[in-house]
Amino acid sequence: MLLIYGKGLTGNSAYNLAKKLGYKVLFVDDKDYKEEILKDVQEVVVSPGVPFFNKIYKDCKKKRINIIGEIEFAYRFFKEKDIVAITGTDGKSTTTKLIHTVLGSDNSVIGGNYGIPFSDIVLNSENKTAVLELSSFQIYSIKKFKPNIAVFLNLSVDHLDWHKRFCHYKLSKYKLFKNLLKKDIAILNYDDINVRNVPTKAKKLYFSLESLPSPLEGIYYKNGRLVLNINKKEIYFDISDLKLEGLHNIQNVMAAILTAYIKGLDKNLIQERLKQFKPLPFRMEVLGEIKGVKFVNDAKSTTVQSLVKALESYKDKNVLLILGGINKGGDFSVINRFKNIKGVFLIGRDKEDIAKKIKNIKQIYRFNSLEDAVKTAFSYANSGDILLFSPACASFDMFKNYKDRGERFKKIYEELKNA
Ligand code: UMA
Repeated sequence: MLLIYGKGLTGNSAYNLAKKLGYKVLFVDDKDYKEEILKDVQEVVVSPGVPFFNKIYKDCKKKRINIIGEIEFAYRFFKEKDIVAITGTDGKSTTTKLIHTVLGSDNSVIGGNYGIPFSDIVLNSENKTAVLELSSFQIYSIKKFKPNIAVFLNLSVDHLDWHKRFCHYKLSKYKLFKNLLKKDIAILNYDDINVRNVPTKAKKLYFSLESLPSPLEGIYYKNGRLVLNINKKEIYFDISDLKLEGLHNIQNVMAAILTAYIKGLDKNLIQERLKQFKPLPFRMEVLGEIKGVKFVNDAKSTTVQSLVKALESYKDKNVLLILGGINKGGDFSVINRFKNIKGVFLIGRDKEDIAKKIKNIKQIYRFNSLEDAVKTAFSYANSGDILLFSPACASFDMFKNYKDRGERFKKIYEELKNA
């Protein structure tokens, strides 16, 4: 008997796959789980949201029942076995979509944490490369799962509610690189020391915002272009036409180019497909301009790190910054580093705590609604300014989720535009 634990997107998909494969399945979650039901269970498949300190892990250990995640389960039945896996703290979804776009939907299929469980891909038995966004929760419960190409974007403190300690989070991410063989490729951010030094047998290729020290191979950013340097060959990529904002997106693009190059795509095709890429909604999405003020929707930002990345993208512009919500433990004093912030417009449960950390900016305002915050920020803006919504907090105090708050921001922008 197989036990599937978790009744969300992942659990349902794993259930369908298991049923199709002829398994006898028990389907439970916290609400209906009791230790006794493990009596005839040989293996448990957990959903990513179920943390390692959940009772199911303890009970399986006690009863010596194998417990795996859905990624491991689906992998057993993925015949194609050609996998590009993308992990990191920030930028995973954008990079996953970039890689899928560049490889093309004739040859690749997208999934994982991106929103389509790996089991769905296996169920649809598509004979294509699986481009999988993987969270630390998903990687924690793998055993034999192995991609051919693994991309590691960056690493900073996140998800401590699940992992408890940074070290646990870091080791979960590192696990993705543990099963790689010499013939596999690890694509690593050279500028992030935790990423650069990930232990792995795979060949390492790097991306960097500065020239790479010889003899390292990979791709780097120089004078507005990207220089790919592999096998003593240099190839230049023009990125002036990209619809993506910010240096962090240049890093994401570099990871995508390296992946595509290794998969054998030629420069012109890579460049042409990159040009077609449309940014994902709510991630540094430029909505447009009203009276010369650029509205940027970064509603996906739930950490201080992603806020910092957004601010770094607009260092040379005046920024009106709207943020706040439920602080996930971020240190908001980093905002003091940015001298170009004209005003901070705070919303959400933790607005007072956040306000206390901001010392160098005089214009700090508090609001009970996003609408009031946006309208006031806009009234202080001049042509050429950036009105940035990058909450750096969880959204559940005021919104259903980050998509809901992103849609609300977009609606307010549209109302202002049509006013
Ligand atoms: N459950 C319990 N106990 C728990 C936690 C969950 O019983 O302690 C059960 C409940 O039945 C609940 C179900 O598990 O309904 C939910 O499972 P889940 O939290 O694993 O969520 P899924 O719907 O299966 O979605 C998951 C990912 N969610 C999480 O990792 C929290 C989705 O990522 C992912 O898109 C989906 O699988 C498909 O692979 C979302 C996410 O927020 C976008 N990810 C985090 C992030 O990006 O920061 C990691």
